[in-house]
Amino acid sequence: RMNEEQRSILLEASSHFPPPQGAKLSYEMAGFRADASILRSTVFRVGILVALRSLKTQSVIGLMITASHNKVSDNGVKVADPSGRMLTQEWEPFTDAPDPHHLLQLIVEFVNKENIPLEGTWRGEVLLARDTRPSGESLLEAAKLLARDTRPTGISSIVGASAIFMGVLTTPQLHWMVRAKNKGIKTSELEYFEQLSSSFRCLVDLIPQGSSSKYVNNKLLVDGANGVGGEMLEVLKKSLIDLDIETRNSGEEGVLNEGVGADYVQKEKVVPCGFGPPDVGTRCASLDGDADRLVYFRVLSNSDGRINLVDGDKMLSLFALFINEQLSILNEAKDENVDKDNKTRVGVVQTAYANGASTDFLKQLGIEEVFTPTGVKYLHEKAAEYDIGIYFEANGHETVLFSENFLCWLEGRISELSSTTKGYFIYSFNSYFLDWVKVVDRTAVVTANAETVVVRPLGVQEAINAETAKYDRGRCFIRPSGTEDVIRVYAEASTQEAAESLASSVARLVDQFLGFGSHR
Ligand code: G16
Repeated sequence: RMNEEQRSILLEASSHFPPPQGAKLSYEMAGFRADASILRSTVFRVGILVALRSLKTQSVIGLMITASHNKVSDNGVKVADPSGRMLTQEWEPFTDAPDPHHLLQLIVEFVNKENIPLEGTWRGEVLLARDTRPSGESLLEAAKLLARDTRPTGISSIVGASAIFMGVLTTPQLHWMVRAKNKGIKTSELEYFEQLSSSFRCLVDLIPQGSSSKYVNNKLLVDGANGVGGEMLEVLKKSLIDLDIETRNSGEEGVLNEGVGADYVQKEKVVPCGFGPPDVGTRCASLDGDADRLVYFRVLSNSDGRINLVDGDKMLSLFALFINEQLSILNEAKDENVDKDNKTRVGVVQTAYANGASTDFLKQLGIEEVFTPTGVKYLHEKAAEYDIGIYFEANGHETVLFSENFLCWLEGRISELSSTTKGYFIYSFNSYFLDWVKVVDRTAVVTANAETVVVRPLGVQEAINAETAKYDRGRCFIRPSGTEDVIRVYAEASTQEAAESLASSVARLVDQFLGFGSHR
């Protein structure tokens, strides 16, 4: 229970962080995100939340200050849960509380309801990091008010959690550190790089002698989005001796995410700044602002900067194919006596906004497939239900999860895995186009069935259906963005021109219903 002294300290501390007038900030698919100038109170409150979360779970938790692919003047928070996952959804509410008393009331109720041990020996620990945004530093201060060792007031006096700033990092680095710390492994940047480079070495060692030049093109150009990813890659590449990495847009010049980065490349399907005709024929990749997205591309010759994009859907298909093949090899080698009850459950998690051809391809492989709404937190949760859970968003958030049970089972069988390397083809994909419409209120659009059907405003879904029916192999969905004040439009059709035309007709429709009437 919270005592009187703790209550009054909390009231005092939160009175320094009034929520912004007239702006309602809510926890969206990727955390909180808005113009950096209105975020201090939210970050402070999330600081309290993660400290409580650390107490509740008796483990270390992470808080990342980033707005990922958004423009440089925005910022936000992402929470790394102890399991390495995002903040679980039931922990989302009370950052919206309008005043200190309201906030206190919610926290007291929450602490009681969740039975959070305020007096135990574990005082809580939060690892903090930020991306390269200039506003990150002051937001970090707002979060650190929870730290025992920074100021005598603030939430520290209630929970006594310690906050450790890990540095300017990528989001995946912070997730890795939280997980490592909870497992008792060292958590410095050095260990992170060492683990990545030695894992990469293991993969390269699987390639049979003499075939590497045939299958592995070791030159790679990487667009660092003018953010932290480019900076980190500069360090990492020194130990990736099998790859010849050239980093561009690593932040010395140029603005974060402006004409660069994975989001830009995937949505615009053109080269990022700093790439052009001399790069035709070379493998290129692009990271986003906090380096948790990755897409590949090739620059097309004589094309005004257009590219051949390898997005999450294409990568997913390659991963699924590879994993499926390795499992068949293991199954053939199964010892019936030992393994008869052991059936590995493989699941692929996508959003409805994935390319329809990738979905068909996975069906042909016979892999179980499920759909969730957009947002890593939804996909991750679903993927964790499988022995091998493969989840990719088309925009380049991608992870393959292996259950502990499966890893134990696999341990004795590693030598049976294939050591032959294949030149995988990229399956022929449908043409798609992404568009967006600025709207007065994005929450006016309500969807159902994993964002495939618009429930509100009435009439919109019927209008989309009528438009889509005009196109051969047409598919089209809309959803409110989780990170910007726009409605996203996804359209697919048999040709690129048709996909673009369907997307813009539907975008005009959305504009008529909800927008400013300015969509072309
Ligand atoms: C965040 C989420 C992603 C999601 C993306 C969509 O990405 O973490 O899971 O795909 O938002 O953004 P929007 O709704 O604006 O299209 P990030 O990289 O911005 O953190």
